[in-house]
Amino acid sequence: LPPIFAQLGLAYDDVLLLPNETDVIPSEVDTSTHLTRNITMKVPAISAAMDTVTEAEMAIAMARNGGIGVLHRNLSIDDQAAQVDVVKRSESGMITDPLTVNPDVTLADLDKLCGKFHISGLPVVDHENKLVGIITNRDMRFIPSEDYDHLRVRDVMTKENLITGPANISKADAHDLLAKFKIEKLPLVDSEGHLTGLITVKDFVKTEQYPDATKDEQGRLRVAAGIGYLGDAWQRASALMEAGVDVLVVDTANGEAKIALDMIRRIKSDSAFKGVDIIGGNIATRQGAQAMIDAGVDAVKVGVGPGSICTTRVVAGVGVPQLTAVYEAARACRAAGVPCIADGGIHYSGDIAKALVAGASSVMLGGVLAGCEEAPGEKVLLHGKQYKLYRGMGSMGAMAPRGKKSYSKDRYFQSDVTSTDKIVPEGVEGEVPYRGPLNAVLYQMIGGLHQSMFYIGAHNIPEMSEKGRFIRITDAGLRESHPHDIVMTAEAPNYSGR
Ligand code: RVP
Repeated sequence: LPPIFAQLGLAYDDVLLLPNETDVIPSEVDTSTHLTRNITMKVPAISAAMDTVTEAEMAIAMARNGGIGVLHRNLSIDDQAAQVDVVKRSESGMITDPLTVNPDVTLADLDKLCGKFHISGLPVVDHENKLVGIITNRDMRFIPSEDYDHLRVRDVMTKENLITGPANISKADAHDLLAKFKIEKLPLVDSEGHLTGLITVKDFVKTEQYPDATKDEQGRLRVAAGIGYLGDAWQRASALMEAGVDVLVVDTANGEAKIALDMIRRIKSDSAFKGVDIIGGNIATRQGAQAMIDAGVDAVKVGVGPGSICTTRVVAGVGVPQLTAVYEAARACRAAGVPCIADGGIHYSGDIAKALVAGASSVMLGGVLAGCEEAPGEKVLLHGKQYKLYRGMGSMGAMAPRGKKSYSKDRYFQSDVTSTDKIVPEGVEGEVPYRGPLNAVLYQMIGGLHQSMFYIGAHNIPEMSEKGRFIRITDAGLRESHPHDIVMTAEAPNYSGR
């Protein structure tokens, strides 16, 4: 027999980081990192492409707080593209292609449009895109909703003395105009009166409120989205790109599948996708990472089986304990200058630090974020405590949703299976405790990372893998690491037993 036993694989719980001499102050560390070759972010965290974790609301919250969200793909192409649109329009320095409304639209339809995009007013343009007015909630405030069906935008919009700015207005001048006329929206027009953009006061406030936000060159929040490799994947990728997606994630449970690598190569060689970065995954070995790099990805995502809802390692007996997987993949990634994302298996903030020391540039979180307010789904009450649904994308619930089509069965290479009882799930469904708003959860996770950086003496993320060293521990060491010999009587914001 050939030698078939590889080295020992280690999980996050198998190691601790050694403390070092340090001059680092936790609140002053720099956590900026590369998400992909071309995109940086201030916080090394990504929300998972899962239908109980990332839709537009989560993606907006992640980007505002310095990370990024990957919109899941268990949605029709149109619905997923619409979610990209919602994120891209949620906040922007200057909206170059603002939503507009025609003067003949009823107030009822206008109301629906504003509700869908969470906006409070729109520029009104004629069929030549010339600005004829603006309608905001100030114009609608005293109109009874019974009248919404027969009143039209033209009847109530503000059309006299419209305040507008020139197409190439500076941010400072726009701010001055908004302040001087006490208005919330400033339409920008060219010399013939065509609408060329829109600046809103909300965006100035948001910029001050979220200084770390992950934004594109136009000041819009960045967003990523998952795609597959089969059938409609190409169409999906094109629709997402048209909606303004920043990053496409070729999202599979086995990135070494030839068909997934072919998809990556195809996208990377098509000039239509030039402005979009591609993340490929998942792999768990150095050779897997190299295959992704050779196919041309802009970041490699690592993780086969570490996810908290994942059963691949027991169903298929396949996987690599995550710390070793990240370390091995990162060796190939470093040599090629391609960032590496540690996906799955992160439960405590200390695990993030371990992943970064092992060579990851950022981490992807599922279970940690599924209990947040911004994750899709309602809270449920169980034994007097609030919970939210969390399920694997390879679970029965995601691959055979009742009364709905599953768009993500191909993540587990089972798109050809038509009958529900022939699906072989690789994930489970359950509930995680409700954890409140994302910013508080992320604050604790990244706050923990700041503390790690202080202990190991790293001022920034690159210094983590230079200075960080692991010590392997035993079961007794792990027991000693967790609270012991105490009945906990108060909940800590950053600690819960497994
Ligand atoms: P965790 O953060 O440990 O909850 O893991 C989340 C990751 O698990 C996802 O980003 C994805 O890579 C993986 N996943 C998602 N669904 C499944 C499954 O059903 N097996 N696994």
